[in-house]
Amino acid sequence: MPANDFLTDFHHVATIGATPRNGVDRQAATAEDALTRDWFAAWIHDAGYTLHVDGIGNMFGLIDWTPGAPYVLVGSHLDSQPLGGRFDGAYGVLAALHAARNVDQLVTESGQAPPFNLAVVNWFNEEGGRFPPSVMGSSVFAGLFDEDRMLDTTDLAGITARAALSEIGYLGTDPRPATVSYAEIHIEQGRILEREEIAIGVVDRSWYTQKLDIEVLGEQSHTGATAMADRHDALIAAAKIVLMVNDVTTQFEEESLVSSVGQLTLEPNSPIVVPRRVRLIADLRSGDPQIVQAARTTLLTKIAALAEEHDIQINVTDFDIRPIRYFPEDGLQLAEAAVANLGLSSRRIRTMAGHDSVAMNNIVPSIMLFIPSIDGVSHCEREFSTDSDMVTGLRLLTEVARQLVNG
Ligand code: HGY
Ligand code: MN
Ligand code: MN
Ligand code: MN
Repeated sequence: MPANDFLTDFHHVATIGATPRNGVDRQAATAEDALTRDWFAAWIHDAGYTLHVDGIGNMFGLIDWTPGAPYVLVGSHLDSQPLGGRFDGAYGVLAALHAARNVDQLVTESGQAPPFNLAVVNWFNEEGGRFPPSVMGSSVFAGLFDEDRMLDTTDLAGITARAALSEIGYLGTDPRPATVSYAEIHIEQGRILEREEIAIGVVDRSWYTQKLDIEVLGEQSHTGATAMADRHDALIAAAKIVLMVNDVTTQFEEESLVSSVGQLTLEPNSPIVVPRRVRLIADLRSGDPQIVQAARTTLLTKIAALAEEHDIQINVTDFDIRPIRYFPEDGLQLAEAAVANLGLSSRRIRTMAGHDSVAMNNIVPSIMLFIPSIDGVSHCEREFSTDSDMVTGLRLLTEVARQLVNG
């Protein structure tokens, strides 16, 4: 199984939407995302497989060995964060394409059609940077999110996901493949595997995630002519909230709660106007939902006091709440046995990032695998994993997919 054309493909896709410092910017349904979608479609066609695009832009490359049989899905996402890394998601899609083709060759050589067919998937908008919430396409597929509501989500320019997908020609109408199981390989995006010098992470659970959508309403006024005592500056209060979101983590055992404000928008955003409105999104995550709830209570109490102090209105809305999901034991053992057969080391690991596999695990037994991230950095241009770790992961995904299609 020539792995080098996998690496050739991977490093080619990394040039699509490439940014100056070795990252990529391919946000969902942008022109750059469209270019990777076109590349994915051409690869599927060239391999002689069938392309389906569903109503939320999820793309499926179908390999039909047994007419009418349901599919094992393998895949990930090609969309990225703004100024993101070239491995997050894309590695999993490229590995899935080549693992599927490897399995197809094994099936052809065996002359024996397996009980299940195989499909490679590129999920729409896993990153949620342009159209929150994240993990969108797979969550619609898994019935967790309503398709119409997700298509109506808008970016900061007010463009809907529906219009953006239609614009790039990927608002599909094809049926979704009946699915029996799902497997995904991904970079760890943390530093555990690297630190412990372990080749593969076998994901056994996710962690609780909750976001707070916070709107601060002050009053617009002239930054020169308005007396300080008369100002209702929304950004001053918002700045204090950003610090509160960080400081609340110190209320708990170290690293038991992580939080940041990743997005902040300002109106009217003019250098000589006291800001009228600030909207910020706080991302809270923990292995213990109680900790997130306690942090939320602390924040709401402090924010209420802040509104009083500054005589402004602050609205807080809960959104994008993701419970902890546990991956099935037999999938964990299948993956661990496959790792051992390859003579590799592995450990069970919690995923701190959201993934399509966490959504899919709601409807079918799913397997999620990690390869090491160098320095543990991700969602930034410095993100890096080695060619050899990527090829190791491809060999493992091939074996896992081969076992899954054989039931
Ligand atoms: O939601 C997440 O954590 C993922 O990175 N999109
Ligand atoms: Mn990802
Ligand atoms: Mn990501
Ligand atoms: Mn003026």
